[in-house]
Amino acid sequence: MRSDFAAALRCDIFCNVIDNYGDIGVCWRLARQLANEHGLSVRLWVEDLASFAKLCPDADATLDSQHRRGVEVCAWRTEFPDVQPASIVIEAFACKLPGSYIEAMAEQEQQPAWINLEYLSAEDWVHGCHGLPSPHPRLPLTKYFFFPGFTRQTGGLLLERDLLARRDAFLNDGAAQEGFWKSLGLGMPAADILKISLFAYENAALPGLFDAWASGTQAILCLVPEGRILPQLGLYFGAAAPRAGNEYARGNLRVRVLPFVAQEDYDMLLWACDLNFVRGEDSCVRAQWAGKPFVWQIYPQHDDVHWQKLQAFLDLYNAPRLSAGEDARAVLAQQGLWREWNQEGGAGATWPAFAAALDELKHRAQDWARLLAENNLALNLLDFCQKVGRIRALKIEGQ
Ligand code: TRH
Repeated sequence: MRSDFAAALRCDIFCNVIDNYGDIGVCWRLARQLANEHGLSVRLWVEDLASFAKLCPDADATLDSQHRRGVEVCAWRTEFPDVQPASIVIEAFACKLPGSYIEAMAEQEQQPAWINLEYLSAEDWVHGCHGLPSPHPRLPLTKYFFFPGFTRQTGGLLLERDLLARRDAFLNDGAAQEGFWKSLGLGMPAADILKISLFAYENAALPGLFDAWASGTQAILCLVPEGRILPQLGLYFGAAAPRAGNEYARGNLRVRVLPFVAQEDYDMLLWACDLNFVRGEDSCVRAQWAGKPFVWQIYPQHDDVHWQKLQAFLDLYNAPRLSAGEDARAVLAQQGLWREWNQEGGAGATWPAFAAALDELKHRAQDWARLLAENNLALNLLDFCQKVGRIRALKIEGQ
């Protein structure tokens, strides 16, 4: 339901696509949520519309402006048009706003709520930085840092209002599941087949892991969305250029290459599988909402700072288990495979212990998703904009 006031409230989100799909993935998700769940009038400025079109296949990458799922998606070109700034301005991942737009923000009667939406991290320092102001050196404007995160001292995570209900409905609906597998060109896998989705960067650990799966006693169906891992998959199976629809088998392992689907449809793959390999930021969060065990390939950064990020997440994720004095075997099994996968090492050797811990890891994943759901980023963001006093009282849906 739109409140009359919120209908008048405008939000501009700026996204500069650095690499891959994570930046645009987060912005597109947030834009849709603000528009469709909170009734804001949202413009999403994207400088790489081709990447956007991968997530939203009905988009036209040549258009200056188009309306998709309730959001106006605009091409962000070097020559920036003379537009009136919105009341909420979100600069995603410290992308640099156009100079003319910043000047126009300063000329507004009421200063817009200017938010720098940061990358996700479970590290402790985020608590001290979330919400910090950064006054503009020259203009009467203040930008605020807004950090997504896993604890109450952060901005929380993006979660659509109906996501968990849709997930549960899917998991309780055999016909819906059958329809999903059919849409992939597959029959419903037998109950004793372990279904694994694998969305990954290039990873030298792949052949070892495939070997472990192929030679194991458990039948495995591995679903690989088109992307950066495909050349290695091709090498493993001796196939020239694997494409969506291709299928390969060795021993107890069957691999199917999937098309890269619209962002809304990717969730179903995560729900339908027993284990999900994910990467970067957004797919990692979606895997957590799926409530299934997952393996995270973190986005590699300079100076190996991503290792601290990975360890911080593992510590937070496992802390309640360990402090409850539970058997640490599942935790160790999880850490073993995550580390080897991320350092492109002997992931295959860690597989048997991980596989043995799958049931316990599933319970942990379900508890974790329930815990996280209490901290909703879109709600927190709107609340924050209201608190920093730049916009009039908002009727925030869901509060
Ligand atoms: O693409 P990524 O590797 O993005 C990364 C990270 O976000 C990283 O933090 C950032 O700094 C770097 O890019 C530049 O992984 P991520 O974040 O999971 O984004 C993938 C998006 O693609 C996500 O929104 C889910 C979506 N997706 C689909 O829409 N369809 C698909 O079939 C698949 C597999 C993914």
